[in-house]
Amino acid sequence: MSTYPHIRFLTSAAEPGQLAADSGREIAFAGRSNAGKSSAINALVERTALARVSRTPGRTQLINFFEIVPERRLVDLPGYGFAKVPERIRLRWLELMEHYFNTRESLIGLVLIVDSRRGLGEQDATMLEWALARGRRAHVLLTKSDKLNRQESTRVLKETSAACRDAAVTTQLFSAHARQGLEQARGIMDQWFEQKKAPVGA
Ligand SMILES: Nc1nc2c(ncn2[C@@H]2O[C@H](COP(=O)(O)OP(=O)(O)O)[C@@H](O)[C@H]2O)c(=O)[nH]1
Ligand SMILES: [Mg+2]
Repeated sequence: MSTYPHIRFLTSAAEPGQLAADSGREIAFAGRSNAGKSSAINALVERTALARVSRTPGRTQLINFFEIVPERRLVDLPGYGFAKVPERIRLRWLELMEHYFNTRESLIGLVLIVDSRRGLGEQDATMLEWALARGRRAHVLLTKSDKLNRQESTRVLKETSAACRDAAVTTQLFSAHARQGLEQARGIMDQWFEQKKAPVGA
């Protein structure tokens, strides 16, 4: 049974003028290309192909909006960190992301998808900073945890939590394939949707 039974694709934006109307609340998903963002979104909403799982990472430079119910959205942000992207495309990505994080009133939180085998990278940290800059929440999914043994997953969770603690960013292990951590992640998202908005600058 889906927690988001009515979720549907709303619109895609390649530039600021194409963003969905900025009302209500939305939670954005970000991560390095190939980190497992599309798989995580599909697992969380119990759809096999709402967000496409990519065979050619780094190609999509679109912000995709999905409506859960009117005025509540999940947003799939374009991936980053793909080495072969031309400078022109990278700059366009940067411009779009800066615009999005600087102006988006309805953005209440960021779910950051991090491959648990890589851990938190520099660009991931930048995404967290952008998200937190205006009092929004952030939560890290250390995904593909099925690829790690118990000891490795405990270590990466501990290290990431320590790195995020000061910023009040929460972290968890996650696996779309093994369906690990789904309830925990949904719990965080539901909590964000229900909570009063954090005061600006908090
Ligand atoms: N083992 C494992 N592989 C995963 C998991 N999630 C995604 N992948 C794989 O990682 C690759 C990239 O996944 P995708 O969801 O397209 O990543 P995106 O580029 O961040 O959207 C694909 O080959 C997926 O099958 C997971 O939880 N476990
Ligand atoms: Mg994807």
